[in-house]
Order: sequence, then C-alpha cells, then structure tokens
Amino acid sequence: MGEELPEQVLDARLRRAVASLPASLSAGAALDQPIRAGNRLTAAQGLALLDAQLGSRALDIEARRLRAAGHGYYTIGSAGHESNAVVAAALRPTDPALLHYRSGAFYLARAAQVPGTTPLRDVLLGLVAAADEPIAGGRHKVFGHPDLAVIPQTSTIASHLPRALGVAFAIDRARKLGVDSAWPADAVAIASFGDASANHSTATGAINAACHVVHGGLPLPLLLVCEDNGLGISVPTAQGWIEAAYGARPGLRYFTADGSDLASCFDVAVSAVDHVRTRRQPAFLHLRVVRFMGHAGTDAEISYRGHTEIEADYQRDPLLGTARLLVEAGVLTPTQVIARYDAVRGEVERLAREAIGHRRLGSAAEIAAPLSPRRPERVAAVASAAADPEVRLAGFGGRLPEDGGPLTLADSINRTLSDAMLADPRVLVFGEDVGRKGGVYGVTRGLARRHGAGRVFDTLLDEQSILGVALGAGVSGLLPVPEIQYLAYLHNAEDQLRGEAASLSFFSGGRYQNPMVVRVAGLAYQRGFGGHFHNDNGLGVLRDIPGIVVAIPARGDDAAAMLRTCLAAARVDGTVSVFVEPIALYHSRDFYAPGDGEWATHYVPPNEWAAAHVPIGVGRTYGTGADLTIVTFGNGTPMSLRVARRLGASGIGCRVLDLRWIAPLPVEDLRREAAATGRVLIVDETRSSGGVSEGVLACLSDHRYRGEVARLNALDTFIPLGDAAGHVLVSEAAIERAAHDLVGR
Ligand SMILES: Cc1ncc(C[n+]2csc(CCOP(=O)(O)OP(=O)(O)O)c2C)c(N)n1
Ligand SMILES: [Mg+2]
Repeated sequence: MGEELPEQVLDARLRRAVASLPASLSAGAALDQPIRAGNRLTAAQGLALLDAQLGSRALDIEARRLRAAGHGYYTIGSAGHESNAVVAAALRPTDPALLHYRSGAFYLARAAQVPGTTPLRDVLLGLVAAADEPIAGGRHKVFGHPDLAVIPQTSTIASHLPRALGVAFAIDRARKLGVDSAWPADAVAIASFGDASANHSTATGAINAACHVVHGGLPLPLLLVCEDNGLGISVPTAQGWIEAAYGARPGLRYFTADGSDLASCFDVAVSAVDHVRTRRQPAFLHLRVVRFMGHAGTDAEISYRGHTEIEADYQRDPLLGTARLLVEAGVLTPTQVIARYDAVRGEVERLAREAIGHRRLGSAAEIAAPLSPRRPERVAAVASAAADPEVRLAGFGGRLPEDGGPLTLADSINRTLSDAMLADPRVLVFGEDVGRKGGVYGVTRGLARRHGAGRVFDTLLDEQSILGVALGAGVSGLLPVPEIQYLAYLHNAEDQLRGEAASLSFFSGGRYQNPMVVRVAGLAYQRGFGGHFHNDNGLGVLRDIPGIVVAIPARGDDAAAMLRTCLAAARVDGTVSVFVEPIALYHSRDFYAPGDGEWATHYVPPNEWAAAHVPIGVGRTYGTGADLTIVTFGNGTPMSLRVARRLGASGIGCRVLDLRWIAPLPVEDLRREAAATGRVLIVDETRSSGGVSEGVLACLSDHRYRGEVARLNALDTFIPLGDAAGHVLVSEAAIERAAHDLVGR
C-alpha cells in the first residue's frame, strides 16, 4: 500500500469525526425551528446547507480522482471553505454573483434555490472540459451560470472586483435612469475572494472606489466576501491583517464569522446581506475558514506548513461543524450524516463517469466562436438609429449639428455621443474629468449639462475602477462609454480590458457579455508638449487582444461613423471596442495651408444611412494613383495625404489607404490597394517593434503580395519633451524621401 492521498486522509478524518459525535437523545427538532437556541438558521435550512457542503466536498475529491485517471484538468477545490454556502442562502438567486474559485458550496447552495438546475453535473463537466458544460463549454473550469446570475471569473485573482463594483453601481443607476437591467432593482452584487487576494492593488482599488462612492452619497449594494484561509498558496497572511485592513473602512460595514460554525455564519451573513440590501451600502464579510488538501492537487503543503498546524485544521472542518449542529439538534444521527455523504459521493461518482463520455471542443472554429461574434448587417441597421426629430432638436438646444458648419474631430465625437445618448437611454459616458470640465480636450463638453449627471459623470482617478464600472455596467445591460484620459494610463488598468472585458464572452460561451466602447485619447505629434506620457504611441498592447475592435479615426466624419459602428456593435454583438482618438488631430481644421479649413468635416446625422456608418474593418482609400500605395492611419493620414499631393506634382501617382481599424485590419482593402500599384509604403506612427506595420506586413505576406514594400515607424524609444520628439517620430520629409526611394527602386 502506498501513502494515503490527501483526499483519502480528509475523507477518513471526516467520517471518523462524525461517527464519534455523541448522538443526541432528543426526539428530533422541528424542521422549521432554529437549529440552536439563539440562532436564526432553521433545521431545514441547516439540512439543505449540509447537502451543498457535502456535494462540494464530493466534487473536490472527484476532481482529484478524475485528474489522476487522466480525465480531469483542474484540482483547486473548496474543501475547508464550505461555509460560504451560507452566503448563497442569505442572498436571492437573482443577486449577481462573482465567485472565488473556492466558492463551490455557494454555487451548489444557490443552485438548490433554482428548480431544474444540475449543479453537480455542471461542475463535473467543467472538470473534464466537456463542450456542453453550461458556462465555459470546455474553455475553462469556472463557476458560472446564466440561470443562477453567476458571472464567470478569470483565474487572475482579484481582477473581478472592479467589475463587481460596476455591477453594484449599475443596479441602482439603472433604476434611477428608469432603464431595464439584468438584475432586480433591489438586487445585491456579491463578490468573493481569498485573503491573499485582498492585498492585490486591483482589490484595494475597487474597495477604495466602493467606499468613495458611498462617501459621495451614492448607493452601492456590494457584498464583499473574503474567504480567509490564512494562506496565499504557501505564504501566510499575518494574523489579524484582514480585520486590520478592512475592519474600519469608511462606508464599508465589517462583519466577521467563524466558518466552522454554520449557524452563526448564517446569522452574520443574513445581517450583512440585510445591511447591503436595505441601506444600499457595501459590506465586508470576513469568513474565517481553513484550506484542506493544499492549494491544488500538485501542492504538497507539508513542505511549508507544520504537521500540528495542518492537524489543527481538521477540528475546524465546516462539514464536521454542520454535522455536529444537526446531530446536537437531533435532526440527524451521525450515521444519517454519513449516509448523506455516501449518497452524494456515489451520485458524484456516477455523474463523473457519465461526464467522461461527453464531447470535448473539437475544432479551432468551435473554440473561437463566442470570442467576437460579428453581424455587420444588424450593426449597420442599429448604427443608423436616431432619436425622434423633435427629441434631437431639443437635445441639441434647437440647433442640429448637421445644420452648422464643418466640425473638428473632437466636436464630431461630441455630437455623436450626444446623438447616441438621445437615441438610447442606456448609454453612459464617464471617466476622470469628463463631466463638469468636459474632458481635458473638451471632447465631452456640455454633455453632462445636456444629458444629466446620472449619465455623464466624473469618476475617481483610478483606471481599473473606471474600466470596472464599464465592465459591470455592460454586463448589467447598460452601454458604457468610459474614457481613459491618455493612452499611457491605460497600461496600469490593461488587464481589465485584456483579462476581463475581452475574455468574458469567450469564457461564458457568449452567455455573458460586456458591451462597451472605451475612448482613449492618445498618440503623439503634440509639438513636443507633455513628453512621452501625453504622446504615447504604443498600440501593441491592444493589437494582440483576441476579439476586441480597435478604431482610430483621423477626421471628424470618420470619427462619427466609426463611433456609431462601435456603439452599435456593442449593442448587437456585445463587442468590446477601443476607440483611440489622436489628440493632435482633435482640433485640426486646416490641412494643406493655414486657414484652409479642409480637415474639418460636415456632420452627417445617424439616419443618413450610407454616410453615417462604416463597417468594422473597412478602410478609406484616397486617390487612384498607380505608382505607389501609402498605407497609414491616425496622424499618418493627413501627413501622407500632404506628401501624396507633393508627389503628384512631381509626377508620382499615389493612393493613400487609411486603415481606420487596427483590429481587425481591413484585409480586403489592403490586398486590393497593394496589388493596384505593386509598391507599398507603410507609414506607421507607432514603434517598429510591436507596431501596426508588423501586422500590415504579415497581412501582405499572408495574402501573397509579391510587390515592393517599405515601412516607416517611430523609433523604438519613449518620446522626449520638446522639439526633440521630432527626431524619433515619422515626419513628412521622411515619408517623401521613402516614397521617392521606393518608386525609384
Ligand atoms: C494576479 C495573480 N497573481 C498570481 C496568481 C497565482 N495565484 C493563484 S491563487 C494564488 C493565491 C491566492 O490566495 P488567496 O487569495 O488567499 O486565495 P486562496 O487560494 O487561499 O483561497 C496565487 C498567488 C494569480 N492567479 N493571479
Ligand atoms: Mg487564502
């Protein structure tokens, strides 16, 4: 006989401890009576929760057996944390939940409140990566279910807390605005996480933002549940730290409970939920638990924990605690507890055998299907929706933008946002400085006054929370348009886009989406002003995120049409778009010469079908020259057009393709325009490493372009202050030289 496996030790310990509980002599408590004097938990509720806890334990044991047999792919369990079931019992099954990976008993207890659900089977299908698992469909093992209001989470610890903040915010905001939401108006959002995770800046930022919202007098019904097992893999959390850090935060009511005692845990959870639901204010529920069987199946905790420490945890097994409670109340005998345990173990084994036979994901197309659904015809139809003429006229203060003069890029975005807000009450515009000030560059000027502070508002200065509010609002049925003030400041929040926004549809098989359009002011050419952080020209972090759309308009009419497309794609397909606005072009009016006003454009209202919308991934070609194709975008567009005019004067026929969309690239336009001249010059204001030109070159190569090609990029460096910036950025003179060079080859 080899050494006993951790799951065998845990199983044997529980059986032995339950068997040795002194059987109560009482005749048996009434099921509708409190299970223990002074507690609110009834015997019936205690029984139901015992079943959730036993089921969760059985799943953890089965996960390891499946792994050992080569059928399972995930062994992080909930063993020791099963008192989290009380949180589900204290909530309603319609309260949106974002769960820790050890909240298995919560999941089972919630499912028990919804008839027709099959939670044991769901989890087992997740463990074996079955294609018909109800949330991720084999793409991940995660707790989630659309019928249970459980939104699936990534493995990035704490990264769900900004979204949880946003969901809580959206519940009351939707009610205030009178728009439909995915959750009941009196719902509570719940997010659980571990004790080590509570230190992550993403968690501290989101919790700080929650306190900040309350401090500002706004509702935020968020229940934060810290499942504190005292460890983050092998690193202990200092004794008392969670309470020291979160016990007395402004606006955040602190509750704490011993996870080994179901009855008191339940009472505390009920009080916490009641606080959040009735006061519409956040609470922090500190659930003190233990962790059995190490961090995951591969983790031998004996290498970093003492024997006595591990041994002491068995006394705090929540299943033993619940068994003791039921036995002492005379509801079950120890033998009956074991019988229930055996029954669920047997049921889980049977379901596991069945799960093994289920189909796994079978093709690349099947895997990627939910990533970024695209229905361009429906997007086009929605993009052309406008508010009623009278509403528009009143909304624009009696003067429609199409009746005024030509507009800059900034003004076109402003009018387009207004039109979108007039047409759809779900649209929210927010970020740092976007409200009263109207944005650092005036892009959102007047919107708060026109559409109200409930829809256009300033946030606190935390990009993770800004995107988190958008993630939560989007998944709740609103249409958020968050602003990131500068491209350089997207980076500290990038995971909210990459890990959270972009992946939700993928990991939920399209069952949850976070439609949103993130506006980001960016790129260089601000005549040296502001240095690198106001001239960031790196788009590499956006180019490789699966499924997202990256739009970069160079002129006002494109900005209006493209923004409408992004908003419509968000509504129709749940698309996540990043709308990069070239700061240097915001207020440009002139093009060839000072005062010519040729870069400003006429505003086309949304319902003027053809001109008001541009499909995702379709570029704009200027000119029909046969000698050279310049491929560019953003600031490169006006620069290249000016160079093209000079080249034309010297007898070189040019055409300029403005890509407009960096992701997905306009492949058809690229192929066609490259083939038309056989000479391609890529004018790319981003850096040569990780820049857009890499994608363009790869696209040309993939499509067997055989002509000449050259590229101009910014230097692989950060941007300096002042005129020195000119040394590292692509210039018109360089474009002209490169064009002559290429044509002369
Ligand atoms: C951002 C991030 N960093 C590191 C990890 C790797 N990791 C997974 S779980 C974990 C420990 C989490 O501890 P805790 O929050 O206490 O949760 P517990 O596992 O103890 O329930 C770590 C470091 C991760 N998933 N995400
Ligand atoms: Mg922990």
